[in-house]
Amino acid sequence: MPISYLAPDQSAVFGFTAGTGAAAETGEVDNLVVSRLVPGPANANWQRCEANGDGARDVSDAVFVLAWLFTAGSAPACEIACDCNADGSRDISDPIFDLTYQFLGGPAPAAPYPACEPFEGCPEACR
Ligand SMILES: [Ca+2]
Ligand SMILES: [Ca+2]
Repeated sequence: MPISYLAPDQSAVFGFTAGTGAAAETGEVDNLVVSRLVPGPANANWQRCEANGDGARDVSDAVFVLAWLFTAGSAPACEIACDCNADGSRDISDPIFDLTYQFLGGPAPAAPYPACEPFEGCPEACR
């Protein structure tokens, strides 16, 4: 008799059957613990506002974000780091904030900028 278990969040089904060749065997398993380990997304260090991932902070980061948002530009490798003004969303206010900071003496991106910070799901980009 097959044994199956549906995870409470319905994300997986675990099951067991027993059998050897043509002779079916059944048995019982007491105190069976099955764990399914799902690694979460990596938190890798990335510099906020470093949108194009070239390791430098310059006007090309704002241009990259504008191209991504409004044309068929490439998606950033670390989208969350494109939240240059740290308001929780990625939109036109981010490249404007970045350009204002870089060229007009506007406020700097949120601390720990210019140091790197961990961003969920981003590849490691700075040390
Ligand atoms: Ca860059
Ligand atoms: Ca933002």
